[in-house]
Order: sequence, then C-alpha cells, then structure tokens
Amino acid sequence: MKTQDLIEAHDSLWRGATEHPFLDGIRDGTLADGAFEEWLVQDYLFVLSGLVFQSRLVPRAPRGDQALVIGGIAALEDELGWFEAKAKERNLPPDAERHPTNVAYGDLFADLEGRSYAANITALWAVEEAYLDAWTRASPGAAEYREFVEHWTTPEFREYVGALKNAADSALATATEGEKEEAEAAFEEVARLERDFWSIAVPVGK
Ligand code: HMH
Repeated sequence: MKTQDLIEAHDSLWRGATEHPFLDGIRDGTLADGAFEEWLVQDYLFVLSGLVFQSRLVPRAPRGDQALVIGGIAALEDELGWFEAKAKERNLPPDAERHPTNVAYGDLFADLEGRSYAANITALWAVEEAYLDAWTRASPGAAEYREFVEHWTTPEFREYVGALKNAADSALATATEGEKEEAEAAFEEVARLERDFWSIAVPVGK
C-alpha cells in the first residue's frame, strides 16, 4: 500500500477534503462576509496544535526523516507569525474559542501519540496534501484572497508535501499489516476532518 493508493481507494472522501464550496468562494470571490475571517481564526488555532503534534514526532522519526519533520516545525512556527500579521491587519480576535471541528482535530492529534510512526507520518502527509490540493484547486483565487492562495501553493510547500509523501511511502513499505490498517484509518480520519474544517465557514450537508 502506498499513499497514492489511499487517495484512490477513498476518492469521494478525498474529494470532500479538497473540493468544497468554501474553496469555490475563494476562487470566485463569492464567500459571505466574515466567512474567510472566521475560517482564518480557526486555522491559526489549528496550526498551534499542529506544531505540538509535529514536535512529538521528532523523537519517533527515523534518522532519515528528522530533517524533514524539524523543517516542517520551523515552517509552522514561521506560519504562526504570518497568521498573526494577517489577523492584525484584519482586526481579528486573538483569543477565539475553538470550533468543535478544531477540538476534534486536536483529539486526533493526541490519539496519534499512541499509534505507529507509519500512521503518524501518513496522517501528517494527508493533512498537508489535502491543504495543498485544496488551495491549488482554488487557484489563482479572487483578488482579495490571492495572497493567501499564493502562500499555500508555493513551490517550497509543494516540495515539502512531496517529501512527506516519500517518507510516508517508506514507512508504509516496511509497516506490518496492523500498522498499514492504522495508517489507512488515520488517512480517513484526516480526510473527514479536512472536509469538516472547510465547513466551519461554509456549512454543507454531511
Ligand atoms: C485545516 N489543514 C488545515 N489547516 C492547515 N493550516 C493545514 C492543514 C496545513 O498545515
């Protein structure tokens, strides 16, 4: 089993995570007032918990993945500063409450601590791949969102996601059957949460 097989085996789930009315609204400029800001505040909180999740992976990563995982952590810390600047420009509240979907995502990250490295690196790859694919689909984006679309579709981000994919494929290549099942379950959970995360700002029927 490889990462690409997971996407193909869960096509409708993956499409839910990467094609969404929220993203159509970004592309076309048709989002309701305040929807983007509501999402942005929640995404900042998500990155905070993502940083904790990735930090826990450092001591678990095989030697060959350490630079990748640590580089990802540094990029997330940088991303937090960028979010803070954007939030300030837009006068957004720094102390918003976590949406239930954000809480559920944090619960998954906490639960992954008790699962295999293969499940963890597959989950991390899926988190970032879904985000990259989703923003790529929204590209180039309406003028008011263009800087965000560009920020989340850079060649550097694409390269990082490709490296995560290779790391996940390597882990899956030597994983036990049980670990592969764990990785597939984690992939599905991530895909559902990514879909639900876009729905924070533009609810759709589940
Ligand atoms: C919901 N998924 C979500 N937010 C993000 N910032 C990323 C993935 C990428 O780290």
